[in-house]
Amino acid sequence: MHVHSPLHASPALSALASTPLLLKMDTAQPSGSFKIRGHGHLCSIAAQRGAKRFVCSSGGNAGAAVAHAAATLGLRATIVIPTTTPAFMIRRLRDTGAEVVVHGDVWDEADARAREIVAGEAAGEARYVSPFDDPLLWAGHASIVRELVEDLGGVKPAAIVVSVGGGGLFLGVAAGCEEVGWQDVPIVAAETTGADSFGAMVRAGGRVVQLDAISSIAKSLGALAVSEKCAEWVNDGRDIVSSVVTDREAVQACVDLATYHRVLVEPACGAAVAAAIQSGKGIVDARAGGTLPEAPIVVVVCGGNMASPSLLSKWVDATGASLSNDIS
Ligand code: PLV
Repeated sequence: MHVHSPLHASPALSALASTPLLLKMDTAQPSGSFKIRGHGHLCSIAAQRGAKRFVCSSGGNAGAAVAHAAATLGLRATIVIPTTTPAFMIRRLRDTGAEVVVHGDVWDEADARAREIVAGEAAGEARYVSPFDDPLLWAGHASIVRELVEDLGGVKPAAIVVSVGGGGLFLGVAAGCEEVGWQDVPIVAAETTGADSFGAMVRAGGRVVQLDAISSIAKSLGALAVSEKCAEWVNDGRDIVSSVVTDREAVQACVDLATYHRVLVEPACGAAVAAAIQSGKGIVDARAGGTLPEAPIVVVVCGGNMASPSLLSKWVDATGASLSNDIS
């Protein structure tokens, strides 16, 4: 259900980062984000096992992927979203044929409702779908790394940067690296302050902790705690770096992507680009002993449906990011 997404060089963003960056453009996915890789895989397997209906809790993008997958498979989808998900997303989900339930002020509350709905259904017919916490999702998201192997023709990236909400994308990329023999490629887990559940886990010495609230504008990163599986990777001594950027930096990266690559993304996605710009060179230099690396850093431009010109302008106003650039 997903496409092999393009890998674009970015001279402009590489200049900002002072190191070569390549962008894995999952904005090109039919559901609007990388999610269709894992959610398409999970829904296909669940359908083969007899599922008739999917019930997915989501900030919006996982729901869009499940709605897309269900429509493709000719099955029902119920998407449970919190009140923070914009109204136009409800319409978009309904247009794809999904039933939408709005419940709770954060994703975690919507998730509890999704689990209740499944518990009330005949066993085996309704499949609960997490936005991030399922091995089938990670297996699906791992296709990103297989594509990179093909696209890079044998070059190993200096690092791979991914946004982290609950950690599904991170776990998929980590699994993919394992699968292709890239265990030594550092993975940078990017988040915004106020949605930094991965960072909180790392700061707590590899113990998953629960944030009190999501205060960042990057609502799609808004899981109060990451999957326990993320802690396992960190505690295994893998080369994993937590990078927490400000909302302003994430929004600035959204402006930069619009300016230089003509794509609109959510701050949840801007966070990964911002992390690559802010800390990419430092991370790579630290590993290369200060010598300039030749291998590029790959940033997964994970996409997101809740982006529009007017929202971008609102985020710029709210964070003090700048719309001006050298292309006017
Ligand atoms: N968003 C989830 C969780 O929301 C969702 O339900 O759609 N980038 C974008 C654009 C996303 O939408 C998400 C997840 C992520 C990154 C992070 O992915 P994860 O959860 O697999 O780490 C509350």
